[in-house]
Amino acid sequence: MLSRRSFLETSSSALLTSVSLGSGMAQAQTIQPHQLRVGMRTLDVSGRAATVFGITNAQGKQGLDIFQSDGFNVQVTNDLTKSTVIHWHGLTPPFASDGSNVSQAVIQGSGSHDYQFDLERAGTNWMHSHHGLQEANLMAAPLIVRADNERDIDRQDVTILLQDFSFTPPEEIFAGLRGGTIAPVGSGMAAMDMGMVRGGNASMPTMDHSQMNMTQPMAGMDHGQIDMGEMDLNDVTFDAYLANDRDLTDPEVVQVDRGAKVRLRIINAASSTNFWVDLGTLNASLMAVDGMNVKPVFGRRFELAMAQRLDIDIQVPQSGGAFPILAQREGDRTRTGIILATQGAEITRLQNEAETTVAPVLLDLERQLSALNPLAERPVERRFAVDLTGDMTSYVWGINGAAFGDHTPLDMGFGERVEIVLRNQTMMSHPMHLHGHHFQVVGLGQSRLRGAMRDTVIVPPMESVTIQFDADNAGEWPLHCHNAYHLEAGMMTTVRVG
Ligand SMILES: [Cu+2]
Repeated sequence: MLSRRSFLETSSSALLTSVSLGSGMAQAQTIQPHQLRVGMRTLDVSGRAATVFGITNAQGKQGLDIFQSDGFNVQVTNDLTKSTVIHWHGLTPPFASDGSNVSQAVIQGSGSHDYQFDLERAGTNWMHSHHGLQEANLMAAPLIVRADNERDIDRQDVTILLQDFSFTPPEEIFAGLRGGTIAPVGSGMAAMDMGMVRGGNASMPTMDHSQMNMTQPMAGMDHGQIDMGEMDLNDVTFDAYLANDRDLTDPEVVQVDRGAKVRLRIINAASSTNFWVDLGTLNASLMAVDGMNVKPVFGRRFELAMAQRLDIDIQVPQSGGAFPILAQREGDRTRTGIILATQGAEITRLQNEAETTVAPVLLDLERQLSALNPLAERPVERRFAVDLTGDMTSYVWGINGAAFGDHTPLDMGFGERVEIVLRNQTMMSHPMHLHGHHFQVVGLGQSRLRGAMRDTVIVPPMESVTIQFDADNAGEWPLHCHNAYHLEAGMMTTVRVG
């Protein structure tokens, strides 16, 4: 790899000859790596200029859209003066290419890093910074991997990247959450008057700390035992909720044909927001979650936790028209989205607020899911119970009572079938993400199921979710909450394979 690196740095040619990469693509071939540049962009958010990060490809678009058979062949160039590292969320690369702060050194400002590995499967994935709070300032983009047989499908694909955005820098938001007070304002923004930071203990009227920090097994702690009205939602209120960088004051309008088949690839790249996806009047089939196929689920509203993805197939009505695809923040009225429109359709302006609030994102969809390609049936060889712990008052979040750095890794042998019970001992939900593997959801509370294959699952307050996977990718893989502010507070451990 060192020789390749120095070769890349000295080469003036865009066409590179790969000789000995040792990553399963060893035969000599002429390849052109996809270029991704990490830098700053300016967005228009409700008429106001917002300076955010971007991960921009050679065509000037965000992220990547590639074919599985081409493999993952990417050069990331960091145009910032500060360091970064980009994680390929949903891919299962060799450990050194995972792009986390555990697996590789950061890419220094003006530096670059090359990635080359085979792609094991197609799917709707994404990429984001795994360094500090950069993801919360929109260092995130789609990573679509298409199967070769998708080249010829008569279908229009529409990718929708959902994000939350604040004009207040994420570091200030985090400091405010930690301090339990409203963060200091550097530039006099109106947003600060809206109760933006909801730190402190005001949101937990009845739970005391002895309940929150309990460590006994959660026997009988099945869904519905606690009043979900008491759970803690949305500890950050943002200035805008974006779909493909725009809110509903100026949404993206995607032209579609009457009667066309459309696949929506919806990615929740928000730092701290769970959504309900709402398809309005369209009849929809959910085909995959986290890029992994499920037995189709028919419906019009679907839960989408942080970091998760939904592949949803719809057919545009022959009568034509404009069809909003909306995502509404859980427990709230704020929403974002795009509009599918046939030629000449009249497009009605939508408000950023719906008329009614929606429920918290829990496990209602999860319960209906069943993997199309489940894990093979085999006995579990290693079991763990992992407590998700925290304290809203001091905004300390951890795993088994420890923040990352003080954590105890979960050790397992290579190839073992592993089961982990994730037990949430707090009053906030935690979307838990495992790197390097896909897992199957096999238990929700006390109920067993043969659920979806995923890389991220939400664990509601005082609830437990059981996952299984085959530890077939050697490395020390992050297992963490995907709420960017919980992760920053230390809600991460590692899974050591082999
Ligand atoms: Cu969390």
